[in-house]
Amino acid sequence: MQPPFVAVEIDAPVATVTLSRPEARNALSPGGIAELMGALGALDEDDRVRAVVLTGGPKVFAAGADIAEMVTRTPADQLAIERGPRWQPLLRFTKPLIAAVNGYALGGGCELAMMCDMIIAGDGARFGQPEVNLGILPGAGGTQRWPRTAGKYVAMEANLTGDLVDAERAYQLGIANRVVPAAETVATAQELARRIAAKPPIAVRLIKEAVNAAYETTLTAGLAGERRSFHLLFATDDQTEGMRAFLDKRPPHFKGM
Ligand code: DAK
Repeated sequence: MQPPFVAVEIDAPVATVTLSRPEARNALSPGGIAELMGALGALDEDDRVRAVVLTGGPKVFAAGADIAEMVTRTPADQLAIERGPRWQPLLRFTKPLIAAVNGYALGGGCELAMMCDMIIAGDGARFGQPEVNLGILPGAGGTQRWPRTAGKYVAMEANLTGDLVDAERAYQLGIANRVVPAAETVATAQELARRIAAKPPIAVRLIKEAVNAAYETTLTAGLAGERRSFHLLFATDDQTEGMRAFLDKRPPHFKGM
C-alpha cells in the first residue's frame, strides 16, 4: 500500500495541507491528486475551517504530474483518468486557499499553485511549465492562467521554452503575493490565512467568488454579480455587526451568519 500523499493538520480556523512525497519531488499521480481533492472536499465541508494553506513542505512544492506514470499512457488512458471530479473540488473550493511554495512548482505543480487564491513564495521558489521539454503541453491551466496573470508575452516564453521563473520574478509578474525567507513560507501563509479567517465568512466567500468571476466573464456581468452579492450581504448579521462595531469603536464579533 502507498503511504499517504497528503497530510492535513487542523489548527482551527486554519488547516494546512502538506504534500508528502519529497523523494519524488511531490510528483502528482492520479491517486495523489484524488487524495488531495478528497482532503480539500472534506475541508470545504468542515465548519471549523475558514481558510486553508497548501504546501509541499520546506524543499519542493510539486514537480508536476508523475512522468513515470505518464510515459506509456494512451489517449484512452488519459480520458479514463479524467473521468470523475479530477480538479473540481479545488476549483469549486469556497474558502480562501493559499499556496505556500518552497522550491520547485513545475508543470502540474505550478498549475496547482496557480489554482489557489494567493501564493506565498519562499525565496528559493521556482515556477515553470517545462511540459514542452517532454513533448506535451500544460494540461491543467498553464497556457491559460499564465497569460491572465503575467500577460501574453511572458506566458508564451514560459510555456514555449519551459524556462523557470524565480521567486523575485514571480513576485514582479504578479504570480506571487510576496517573497519571504524559505523557512518562513508556511508560517507566513498560515498567518495570512488566520487574518482572513477572522473576517466575516459569508463576505469572504462572496469576495472570492466575485474576484474569480473577473477571470471568467465580461466586466458588465462581473459588476452585476458583485452588486448582487453586495445586496445579499445586507441580509447577514455580520454586516450589522461589522458596521455597529465600527460605530461603537469596538472590535467586531463575526458569527458567519
Ligand atoms: N514525475 C516523476 N518523478 C519525478 C518527477 C516527476 N514530475 N520529478 C522528479 N521526479 C523524481 C525523479 O525521477 C527522481 O527519482 P529517483 O531517480 O530518485 O527515483 C526524484 O524525483 C528526484 O528527482 P531529481 O533527481 O531530478 O531531483 P533534482 O532536485 O535534481 O531536480 C526537478 C528536481 C524537479 C528540477 C527535476 O526532478 C525535474 O525536472 N523534474 C521534472 C519536472 C517536469 O518536467 N515537470 C512537468 C511534468 S508534466 C493534465 C494535468 C496536468 C498535467 C498533465 C495533464 N490533465 C488534466 C490532462 C501535468 C503535466 C506535468 O506536470
